[in-house]
Amino acid sequence: MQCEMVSMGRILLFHLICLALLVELSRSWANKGLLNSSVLEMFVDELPYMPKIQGFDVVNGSPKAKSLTIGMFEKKWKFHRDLPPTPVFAYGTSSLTATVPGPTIEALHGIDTYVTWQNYLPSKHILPWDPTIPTAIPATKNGVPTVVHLHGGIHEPASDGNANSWFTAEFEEKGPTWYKKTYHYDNNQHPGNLWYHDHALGLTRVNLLAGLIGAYVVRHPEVEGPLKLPSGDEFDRHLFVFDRIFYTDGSIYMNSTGNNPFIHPQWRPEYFGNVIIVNGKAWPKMMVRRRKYRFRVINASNARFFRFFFTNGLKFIHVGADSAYLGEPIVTNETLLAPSEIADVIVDFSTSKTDEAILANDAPYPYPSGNPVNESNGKVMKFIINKNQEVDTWQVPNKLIQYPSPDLSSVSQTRYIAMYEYTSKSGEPTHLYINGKPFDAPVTETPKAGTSEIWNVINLTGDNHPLHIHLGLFTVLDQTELVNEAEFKGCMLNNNDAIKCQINKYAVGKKIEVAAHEKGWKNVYKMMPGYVTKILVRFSYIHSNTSYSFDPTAQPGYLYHCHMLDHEDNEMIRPIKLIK
Ligand SMILES: *[C@@H]1O[C@H](CO)[C@@H](O)[C@H](O)[C@H]1NC(C)=O
Ligand SMILES: *[C@@H]1O[C@H](CO)[C@@H](O)[C@H](O)[C@H]1NC(C)=O
Ligand SMILES: *[C@@H]1O[C@H](CO)[C@@H](O)[C@H](O)[C@H]1NC(C)=O
Ligand SMILES: *[C@@H]1O[C@H](CO)[C@@H](O)[C@H](O)[C@H]1NC(C)=O
Ligand SMILES: *[C@@H]1O[C@H](CO)[C@@H](O)[C@H](O)[C@H]1NC(C)=O
Ligand SMILES: *[C@@H]1O[C@H](CO)[C@@H](O)[C@H](O)[C@H]1NC(C)=O
Ligand SMILES: CC(=O)N[C@H]1CO[C@H](CO)[C@@H](O)[C@@H]1O
Ligand SMILES: [Cu+2]
Repeated sequence: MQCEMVSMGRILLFHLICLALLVELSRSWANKGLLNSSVLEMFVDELPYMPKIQGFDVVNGSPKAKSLTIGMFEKKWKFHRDLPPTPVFAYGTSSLTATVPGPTIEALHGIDTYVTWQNYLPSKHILPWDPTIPTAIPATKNGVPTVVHLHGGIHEPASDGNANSWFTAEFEEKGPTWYKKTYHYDNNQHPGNLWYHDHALGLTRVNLLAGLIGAYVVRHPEVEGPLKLPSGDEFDRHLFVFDRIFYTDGSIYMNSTGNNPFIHPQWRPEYFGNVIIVNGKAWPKMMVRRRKYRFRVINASNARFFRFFFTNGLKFIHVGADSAYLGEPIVTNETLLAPSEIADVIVDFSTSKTDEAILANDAPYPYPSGNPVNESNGKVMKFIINKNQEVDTWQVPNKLIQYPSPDLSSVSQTRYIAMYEYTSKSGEPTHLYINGKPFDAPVTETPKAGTSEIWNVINLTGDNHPLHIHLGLFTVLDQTELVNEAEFKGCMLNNNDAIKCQINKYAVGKKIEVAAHEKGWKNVYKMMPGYVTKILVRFSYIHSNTSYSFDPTAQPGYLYHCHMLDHEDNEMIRPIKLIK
């Protein structure tokens, strides 16, 4: 579905053309029909290994910088044994080897990885996008704009994948803050889990839905090796989890009628699928031995939260959250993951009382007050456990990696960050803003490099928004409920000023303890509706006191946003510009 873009003066005409097209398309789609996910037999495909790409060279035994070229291709991908091949957008070194998710890039701490991200996408998108939200639109109307963000990465602004640094095939057209073809990831950060994904203005939700995601790991053998955690290809696995809906012909479905079609013909506030996909296969299975395994679980859904648990009572031993190790392992029986959050867990199958374990999900959607899950979206994958006991050489030590606790004395600034959702007369969401400001309003968050800041994030909407900050990691200090929230919200809607609206008078309700496994340094955290979440954001490395190895104050700066992609695309996103 492509709606022709016309000048603002003709916006009404544009809407009419679009609606006519939509009616036409919905007719053809009705014929095509949606797939009832119950027809797909669960646990028939093996959990795929994504290709691995080493982000460094080894010359005479020592690691050296490496330059990679990774393309984005349109190709077909089979999401299930019984589904026809589906058009997707995939990352890879060639069209033939491109996968969904893309290859896992393995970088080494302190060794530079250079990546030239090449756009080989066709002129038209495979999914409906909406030109009435702020969107990257090439002047020639040709080509799908893309730009890659390395989530959790600590690197220069020009390589950060700013939403306005997009480019089309062969770099033919470029966004206003495009700086360079080859991105530089210096990997001087702490070891841990990152992922790369598209971040083009207004297209993030559709570009990710089409398949533009992949994992990236920063390894630091001297620091991680002594932990003796499960490692190597067999025992250290990524689980990239997301949900999709399909047509009966196997293609990916996205409702192309907006919830407010006269305002936004296509945009909808949340995408939910009824098929749960892990590493590119619907409800896969994995054979495991009676040993410990490490799983780096990345939630790459647009909007679905997952609360994972094992049907046979197996536990999660958390060793990291998002990109950073925890100080000590934390054992839980379930784990709630918001979009784009990463759980880094050890599962010890030697303790299993059964020979099978289903990884399940019981998070309502939208989270926390939406629909309950059912038989299809309540299951994720199956582990088939070898009957034979064996000696396990992997360990989970009592202490992992200690990073300094948040240092309140280094706080240079306290900010109030309010999340707003706006609705049409019929009560349907039209757009979301942070601090009442659109994305292109002048930057207001200008932290000083090397300092920390306190952000009080005030969620004035009914949804749980996973907040993601580029560059800075943060720890959650406190979550306090707002009392008389309607009164406070009324004041905020008029004044947009938390101090003037006497936030301290309202932020006095009940407190929610942060789960032990989420008390470390995070890249994303769930902002509870009706709560003020107080976070300390660190604009420096967490593993050392040296200053950043690049100029963090350079153009085009960084971003922070809600990681529900449908929200991020409709303006729940703001710039950050560091100052010296
Ligand atoms: C899908 O099929 C199952 C089993 O036949 C049925 O119970 C369910 O209601 C169907 N779902 C939809 C949305 O039609
Ligand atoms: C698509 O969205 C429209 C508008 O909200 C709704 O009427 C329709 O039922 C949706 N289609 C499907 C298949 O859910
Ligand atoms: C996990 O443990 C908590 C607290 O003991 C309990 O309330 C919850 O029901 C358990 N969840 C599962 C899936 O067993
Ligand atoms: C994945 O992340 C999305 C959006 O960030 C969130 O809505 C969803 O619940 C998360 N799902 C899981 C399984 O964590
Ligand atoms: C589960 O719910 C989804 C979404 O409403 C629906 O499409 C699917 O058919 C349901 N599955 C079963 C087994 O009822
Ligand atoms: C950085 O400096 C602070 C204050 O001097 C100290 O407490 C902290 O341990 C240092 N951090 C690292 C990683 O060396
Ligand atoms: C202040 C405010 O808008 N609070 C909202 C928080 O979220 C709940 C739903 O979980 C809404 O009912 C409140 O209005
Ligand atoms: Cu959101």
